Amino acid sequence: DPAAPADPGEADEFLRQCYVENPRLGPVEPRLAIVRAQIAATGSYVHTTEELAYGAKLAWRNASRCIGRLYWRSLVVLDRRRARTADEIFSLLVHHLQAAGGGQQAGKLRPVISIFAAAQPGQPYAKVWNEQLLRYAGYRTEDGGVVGDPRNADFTARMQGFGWQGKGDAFDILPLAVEVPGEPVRLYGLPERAVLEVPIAHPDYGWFVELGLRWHAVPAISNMRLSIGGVTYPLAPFNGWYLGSEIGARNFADTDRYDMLPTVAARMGLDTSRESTLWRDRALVELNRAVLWSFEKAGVRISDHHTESQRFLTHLGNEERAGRRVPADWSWIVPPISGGITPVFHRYYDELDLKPNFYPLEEIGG
Ligand code: HEM
Ligand code: NRG
Repeated sequence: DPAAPADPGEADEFLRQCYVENPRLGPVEPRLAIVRAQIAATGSYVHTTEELAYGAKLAWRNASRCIGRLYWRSLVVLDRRRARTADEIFSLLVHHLQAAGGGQQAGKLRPVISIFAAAQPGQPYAKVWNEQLLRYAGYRTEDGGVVGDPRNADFTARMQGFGWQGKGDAFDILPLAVEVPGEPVRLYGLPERAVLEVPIAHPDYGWFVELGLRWHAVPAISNMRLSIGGVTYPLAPFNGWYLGSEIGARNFADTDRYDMLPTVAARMGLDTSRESTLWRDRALVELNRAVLWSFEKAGVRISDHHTESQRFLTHLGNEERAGRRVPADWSWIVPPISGGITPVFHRYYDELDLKPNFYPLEEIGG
């Protein structure tokens, strides 16, 4: 429950870890006394800028589903705890996308998190209803199909219910739905300068562009709460960059997403009459080549699953040398394509729930 009082035990544990790992912050004992008193008086406490920044980095370091954690120290933390109005929050979200390098003509993406106000015991808090800052609309058609991303069909229908009208194309950026306490939700269209997209073409197949595929440069998750030392930040959107397979092997390939394998296979002239021709696998590889090649050509940072798997093993080595365990979830870490030829496949991981961490925010749009 994001609105529950801060647990003094969790606060204690986090502060000790934070001050042990950052000796320049000085001794923790005086800080512990202050925090205990704050919790007793108010049910919560206020993180210093440094505690907030390091707490966010630890949350990333502890995110057991994330293969990108080698870079956890480099997270850029934007302290947005003072923002209150929906207009303010929206403009800071636009700023976030630009700071991440996702504005037009950019592409040198860097990991960024914007941390908005902490939940106060028993109080309502600001919310962004979107699961990511950038998502494509999915429009249900009369024949029971969807134009666009079927994953976002419910959300799209709700936005239409509030009067939003999309173009009706397969890649329409959804508006941001921002709700602050005591006010009805407000919808904001993202300005072009905040949205970098990459048209997908293929290094060998000229016809690939005709498929009309594109994807946004920045994955920016906005539906997880950040939990640091017993304090919950219900609005703390973060981004890194894409692993190509997230787009090529899931968003474009899943049958309940853009479902492109049959189309790609047909254009490649593959024999789709039997599974054993492996037409799905062959189309999948070319789709993934197209994604990586297109992002690279556009100068937008992206990783392939071999390179990022290797880096994750480097991270495991670094952490082991530092005497720390690395919580990891095998089923999320192993890429959805060519799993067994990446090194992350061939081992097991510690399954631990370490805090600080990110957790699903259940009552989105509630
Ligand atoms: C999940 C890669 C940065 C936190 C993931 C996943 C991938 C990934 C491939 C699995 C997603 C899926 O299967 O849908 C990367 C890469 C990054 C990066 C390449 C580049 C720097 C970050 C950052 C944070 C983060 C900056 C937070 C500060 C998470 C979390 C999940 C996750 C919490 C789990 C999401 C969920 O449960 O739905 N990451 N990530 N990652 N990542 Fe990262
Ligand atoms: N699979 C999702 C994104 C999930 C998070 N992935 C990242 N996170 N790379 C998709 O949109 O395809 N990140 O913070 O970089």
